[in-house]
Amino acid sequence: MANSKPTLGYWQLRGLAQPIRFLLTYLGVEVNEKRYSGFDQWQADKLNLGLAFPNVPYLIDGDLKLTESRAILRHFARDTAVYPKTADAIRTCDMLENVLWDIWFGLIRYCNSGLEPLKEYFENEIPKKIGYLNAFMENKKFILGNEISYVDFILYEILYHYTTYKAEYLDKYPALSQYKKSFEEIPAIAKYIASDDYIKGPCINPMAKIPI
Ligand SMILES: N[C@@H](CCC(=O)N[C@@H](CS)C(=O)NCC(=O)O)C(=O)O
Repeated sequence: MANSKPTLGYWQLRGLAQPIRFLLTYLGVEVNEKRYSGFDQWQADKLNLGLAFPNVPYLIDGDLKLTESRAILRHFARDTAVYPKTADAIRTCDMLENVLWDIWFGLIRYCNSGLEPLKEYFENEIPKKIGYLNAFMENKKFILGNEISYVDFILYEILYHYTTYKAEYLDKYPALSQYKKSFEEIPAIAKYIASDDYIKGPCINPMAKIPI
């Protein structure tokens, strides 16, 4: 019988696939990962997979062919306990998802290019946004309070990226530091982090000006 596990394609690094990997682990969903280790390897596949918008990460599950990291994350989250149930919770998740993307890409773009306007944004604007995020997370276990949601898997990965950039980056943000530590203690996550399958790094393209 053909292998019926979905295929998740991405680079051999954490990047945009890592929240999906954490979510799959948490939900106990098994996939085959195709981890590309070189540009040529990906180029050979890129236009031959039947993807409408060829990119990584991608998900292929029978006839389902999906790209866009957040679409893939939501696909796996939908109809599970990590998908918000009320209109209020959906709105909060939507807002946080967008805020988090700005915070994540403030770091990624700066590290990829090392260029001045991005550095200025990273040094002046990002700390304000992280300050708001820290205040938002005070006295909360997860983004929605006590219940974990799919957006938490994005938040954790961003905090991991920032502490890889600078180990003490979160020292000024106690709610976020505590959040990162607590997330790592979730049994399924702790088990995954200790496994051979887990990628410790790199977080982004190793050719970046500021590799993390
Ligand atoms: N908006 C897309 C961005 C995907 C993206 O930028 N992928 C990068 C790695 S993070 C890549 O190397 N894409 C391969 C390509 O463009 O051929 C998403 O969120 O999935």
